[in-house]
Amino acid sequence: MDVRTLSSSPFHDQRPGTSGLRKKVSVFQQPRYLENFVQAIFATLSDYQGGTLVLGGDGRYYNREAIQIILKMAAANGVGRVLVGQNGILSTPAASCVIRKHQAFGGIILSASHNPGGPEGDFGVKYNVSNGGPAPEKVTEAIYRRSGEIKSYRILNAADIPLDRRGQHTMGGMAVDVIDPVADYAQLMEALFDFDRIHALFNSGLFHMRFDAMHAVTGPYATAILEDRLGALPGTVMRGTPLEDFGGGHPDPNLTYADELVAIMNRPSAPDFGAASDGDGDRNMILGSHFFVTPSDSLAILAANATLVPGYIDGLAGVARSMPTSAAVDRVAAKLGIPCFETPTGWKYFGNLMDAGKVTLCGEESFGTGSNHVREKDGLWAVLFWLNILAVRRESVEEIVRQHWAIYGRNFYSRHDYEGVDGAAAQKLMDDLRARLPGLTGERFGNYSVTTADDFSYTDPVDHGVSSGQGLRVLFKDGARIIFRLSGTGTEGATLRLYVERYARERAEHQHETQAALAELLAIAERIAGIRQRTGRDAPTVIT
Ligand code: G16
Repeated sequence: MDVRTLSSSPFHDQRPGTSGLRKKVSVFQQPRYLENFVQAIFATLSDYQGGTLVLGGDGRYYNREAIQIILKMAAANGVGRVLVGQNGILSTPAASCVIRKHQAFGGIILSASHNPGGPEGDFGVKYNVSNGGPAPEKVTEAIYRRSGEIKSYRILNAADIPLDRRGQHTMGGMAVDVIDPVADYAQLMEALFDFDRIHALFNSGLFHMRFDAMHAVTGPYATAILEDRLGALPGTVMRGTPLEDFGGGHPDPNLTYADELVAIMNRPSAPDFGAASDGDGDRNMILGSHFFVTPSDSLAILAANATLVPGYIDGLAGVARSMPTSAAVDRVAAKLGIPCFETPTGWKYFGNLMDAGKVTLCGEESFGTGSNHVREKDGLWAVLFWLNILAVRRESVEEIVRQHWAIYGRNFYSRHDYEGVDGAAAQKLMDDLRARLPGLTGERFGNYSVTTADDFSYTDPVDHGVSSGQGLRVLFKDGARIIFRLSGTGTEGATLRLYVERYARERAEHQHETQAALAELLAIAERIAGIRQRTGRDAPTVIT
């Protein structure tokens, strides 16, 4: 084995954010940049020698090159076997599934999720641990510390592995299996959902759907499962071929970036059901004919209907949501008599709760929903969950949502993003607001009085780790909230996120348009934080 130890020196910007290390492609292409971070991962791990590692990504630009580098570094660092997706493809939930099924010690997932790709776009590296979930904060912080001390990295001098065909290879002393990226995942989905019933729904000829894969990783999964296994019409999956630059699009399944699907769903003869997924397949957007389901409502509706689905027929142990996610699911949990946990933003916080058996379903406002079947959020899983509910209830998406509101009340909810704002200005806005928070309690703004104003801090109920500084909350009487947070996934300047929520019990109110229903709270947010003046922006970049 021709293992080389090459000298290096640290880059000091390798602290993983909300979900792994995300940077511009050009940053990752600098000599030693990727190598340093990967070596820092291996340096942080113990007892992995001879074990199995899962490797794959969302197929974005630089995916293939990065995979070859990581394979050679894995061989040089003593990994026994790598399972790598054919063509370097593995969706994030599929990677989680493969890690769990094959008892890998971990996985390296190459993705910048919903961020644009291509030579000018973003790239990312994330390490997942043996439960299949993102490494917890103590691990990512340890990786960051190692990256700051690095003096060399180890790499095997070897030929590239051909990734375009399935098969077994060796690289130095390490086995490399190029696997079907879809098979294990599809098998898991079949075990959770009533495929016969969904097949019958598609076969009825009365139900049509469109799935927008946004030229990202979910295309092959959605085509194999929806069209080939479940009998959806050919062409149901649109933009189904993964492209290195996502066809120039922004692979974020929301009303702004999935506009082609949104237009189809708003046509006079719209399909009954529409869905989209993101760059790495862990996010989902759910649409009915002329109807948008907020991610927060979607989570609540899945929880309320879980026992209609074979995989959840025995009920839920508990549910969890990130702090900025609306409290719609809390109301379902209260009715079911199960616990509901409120965690910081980031899927990594759900892992402990699921491993401890405290939570079955969880979700976030950022178009992420999942369950304990893997340890990542899962876009196609959410779509299949909805399909299973639709196949059993045989009602429209809108009817299901409106009935849900009639039972539980409606949580009006919206997120306003100010993307790419000046980092220092955004930080100052947050710092000044944090300083003002203690004085806000008890203050009255029009119809709203503040009950609590704080900087959210979370104590993990399982390992008792504390994560502080997780978002500024202004809570009002009757469940209304305004939350300010800086995104941990952007790569340019800062992204300020403003989350606004209000609860409406009365059915007559449920008809209102979301932004109109939240107008007074949005004005209060502006008054408290001075967003326009401080960011120099008149309006948000994206509203979801
Ligand atoms: C990641 C995390 C999510 C988080 C989202 C947005 O999603 O896994 O938990 O909600 O980022 O985070 P932020 O508000 O910090 O930008 P993904 O799909 O990008 O991996």
